[in-house]
Amino acid sequence: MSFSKERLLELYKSMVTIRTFEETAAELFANGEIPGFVHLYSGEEATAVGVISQLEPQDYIASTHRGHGHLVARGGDVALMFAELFGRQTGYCKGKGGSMHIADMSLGFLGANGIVGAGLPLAAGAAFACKYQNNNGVAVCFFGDGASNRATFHEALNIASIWKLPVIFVCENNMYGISMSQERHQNITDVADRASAYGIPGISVDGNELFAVYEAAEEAIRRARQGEGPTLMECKTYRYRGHFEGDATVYRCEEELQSWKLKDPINRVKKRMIEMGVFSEEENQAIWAEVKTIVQKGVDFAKNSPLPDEAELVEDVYCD
Ligand SMILES: Cc1ncc(C[n+]2csc(CCOP(=O)(O)OP(=O)(O)O)c2C)c(N)n1
Ligand SMILES: [Mg+2]
Repeated sequence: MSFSKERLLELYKSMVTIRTFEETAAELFANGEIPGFVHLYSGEEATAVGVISQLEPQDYIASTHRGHGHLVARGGDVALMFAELFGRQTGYCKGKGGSMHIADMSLGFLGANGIVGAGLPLAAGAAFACKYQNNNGVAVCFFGDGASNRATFHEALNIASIWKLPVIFVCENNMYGISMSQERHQNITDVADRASAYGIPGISVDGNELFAVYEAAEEAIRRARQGEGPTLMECKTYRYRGHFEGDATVYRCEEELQSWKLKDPINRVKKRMIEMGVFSEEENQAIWAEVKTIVQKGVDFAKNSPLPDEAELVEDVYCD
């Protein structure tokens, strides 16, 4: 791994944009301005950026119900994302999908998904398409520790393994499936151990350390592109907010949250960047301010956009 200053800045900015997007969405939701369910990604930024920043235009991403960070890392348009959260006509799904249905096919972003574990077979299918078309593409699938208990996880890993599909399975192990802690929902500590059942590599990394995620993803993507098959990559991380906005989080204690905040992925990478001379503390403030302006513009765009027309209700629902 060697990075130019521009590249490091790009990675950092991407993480800062995710955090700013999510914390802004939290405020708007609390003000009653966003309808429906919203699951936020704050605290998990290094995982999305460490993997997605290495993808090529022909690659695919299958996301989750906690998917904003994945699309921001892929270069999604924050204004269109906010418009979708606000249910506006200008949104990614013309305001008819909301947070859990945002997709952007122009970026190979196959969509957020309200069905836990549904992305795994979709990613296997997209990887099959890449292999069939011989276009050197790969598919990345994000999913949670909870999703690793679903049948779709096992089926997708099995088929991807026997067909040597170019797919990277990225488990975002944030230690909970809703209110259920990992130790209560599975009898293993490392989800990566499950890879051995399918004869593929399994690697567990600190998901709050950008460069650890980056390095593991680099190897997994290399393997996939060179026809060596899938990898199961587990990133240990933590979500700062509740499972969804409005969750009182009575199942976890403040000490646990604070202990993870000491391992904050953005602070850690910021410290490294300052040490490496990429930017100064002052320049860091300027990055946050610049990102805040972009995000605020996105919110303004969304708020000034019209609601969908009633006549559009069943448009784009079925294929012709
Ligand atoms: C098939 C299915 N079962 C149950 C649910 C309800 N549900 C929504 S999120 C969630 C937990 C997911 O946990 P995890 O996979 O660890 O992802 P995280 O929310 O921690 O990112 C559950 C059970 C669902 N949406 N889909
Ligand atoms: Mg989880």
